[in-house]
Amino acid sequence: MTTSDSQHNGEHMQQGAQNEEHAMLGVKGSCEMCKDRIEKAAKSVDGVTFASWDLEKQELHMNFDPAKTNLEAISKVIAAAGHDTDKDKAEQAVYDALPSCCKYRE
Ligand SMILES: [Cu+2]
Repeated sequence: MTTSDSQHNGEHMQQGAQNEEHAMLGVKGSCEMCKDRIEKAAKSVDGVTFASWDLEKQELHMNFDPAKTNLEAISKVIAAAGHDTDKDKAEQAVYDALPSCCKYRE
């Protein structure tokens, strides 16, 4: 009698994502370790539900709840992890501490 209930649940989850915002931010990096670091930093921000960095395009795509955070706040967290963004520059000391494979500045 209740075999169709699981299908209905899927529709409800999609509706829940409607108040999320999709955003793109230019982020500098040079390898897969950077990808890990950048995505972890973005996801550590409360309200961010999705983050994916593209190495070739140097772009971070993300979904977040605009009631909890915003692009400016996320950008600052990524810069604090050592990666320059369109909005913020990483501090030299933080950049210097990155592994050599991650150096993206000339
Ligand atoms: Cu790297």
